[in-house]
Amino acid sequence: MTHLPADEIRTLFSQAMSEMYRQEVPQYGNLIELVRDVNEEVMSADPALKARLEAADELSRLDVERHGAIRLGTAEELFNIRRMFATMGMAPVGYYDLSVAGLPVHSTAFRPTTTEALSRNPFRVFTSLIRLELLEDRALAAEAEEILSRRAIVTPRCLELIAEGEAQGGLTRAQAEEFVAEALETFRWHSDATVTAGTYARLAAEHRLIADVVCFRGPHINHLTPRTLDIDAVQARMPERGIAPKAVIEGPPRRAVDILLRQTSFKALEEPILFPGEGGSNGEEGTHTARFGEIEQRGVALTPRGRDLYDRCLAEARSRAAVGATGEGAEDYMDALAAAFTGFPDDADRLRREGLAFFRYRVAGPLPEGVEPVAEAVEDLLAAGALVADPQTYEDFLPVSAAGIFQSNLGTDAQSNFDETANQDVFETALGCAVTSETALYRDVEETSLTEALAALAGGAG
Ligand code: OOG
Ligand code: NI
Repeated sequence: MTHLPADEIRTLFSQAMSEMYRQEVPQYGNLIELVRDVNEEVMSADPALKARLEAADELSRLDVERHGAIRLGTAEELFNIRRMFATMGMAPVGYYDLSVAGLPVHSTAFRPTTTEALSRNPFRVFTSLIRLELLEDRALAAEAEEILSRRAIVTPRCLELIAEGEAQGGLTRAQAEEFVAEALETFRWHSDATVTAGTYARLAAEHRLIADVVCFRGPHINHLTPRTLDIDAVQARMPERGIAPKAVIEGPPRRAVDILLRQTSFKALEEPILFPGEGGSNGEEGTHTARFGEIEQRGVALTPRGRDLYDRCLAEARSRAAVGATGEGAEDYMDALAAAFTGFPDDADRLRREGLAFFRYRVAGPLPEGVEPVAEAVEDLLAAGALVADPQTYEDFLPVSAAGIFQSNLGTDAQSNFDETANQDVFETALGCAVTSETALYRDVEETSLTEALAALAGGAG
């Protein structure tokens, strides 16, 4: 039996998710159109950029979604979702502790881990697990746990296909198509809550995130995120299209050389839901806000040293200006952010030489005479045009930014900084494996690319 490559299963899945979400959330379709218009304007104003994207074969994929997000209720759910995503070539990378922002969740990102797989289809899913152990009201936590124990978020047929894929080492095309259709069911929106209005209200009073996870049949996809070539332009123009953006763009400020990840979203929509009545009586109507749209702009991945500097600059900005619940102070914050980052080198060569960012090396010319193809000669080889260092795109997420996206979509733009209570062990036990270190992935690409490029130069390449 020939198997459909996991990368192709991921593409089928991300397309199906995109279509489903556009139908479920028409506002998201409006955002996609705005992103496309802005991307086209940026490319016609900058033909060199367009040529670069075309050469890197990125033009045709510019419009495909880069990520989505879900929130899970139990260890078993996380375990099965890991198996589901593995079927699509996505592994858990990174651990994000969102208790730093007062949110009762911790998270990972399921994503492709190789350069080739990322370039075929970069789709990833930011996946959070609710932490009922952080709730002070133990009776309410027990009740939430009991409610969650009654649901099964993955269909029986999907579980069968996952198991078959695990046993056979892949799925045939027919199996993969059925798998994608079944997997989609897990992420569909259900407007009928599984609990009464009273229970919903008590859970929401504890934390709106808890109500969102506990009161529905499954982990509805809560947003999808396309890539934009100019996030500031999209943010500024959302209101023209009747879209209400969150107050500030998360992440680093606008720079000549983009670093890490900048992201912003439109506020979650208030949607009608129906609660079951007590004892089978007619249901009560209510509303729930969970679903939104987001955009992202990615830059170069930072080394631990670069990340440390990033975290310090960000903390400085946040200590100087804070955004309030209704977005007040947003401009001051963006100014403070720009000021705090003036000390962060903003040219690619300095980022590389100072060991602040990760690069990928390739051969671009012959070995110059009198230079040895060794790591110590990298600067000479670059200067002579024998080697080129391309920035590695950051493929992961940022906990402070993620918290800002969460907060805004829980109805407040207020920034908060809380004590951290990370517990990666508990998370990994639920997951059934360790998360991959994102830093190790970038470092491996850098080291391997350099070793191979030097070997090729030694062998007479270029
Ligand atoms: C996830 C929010 C975080 C991101 O891109 O950092 C996020 C959620 O609201 O479930 O999407
Ligand atoms: Ni997101």
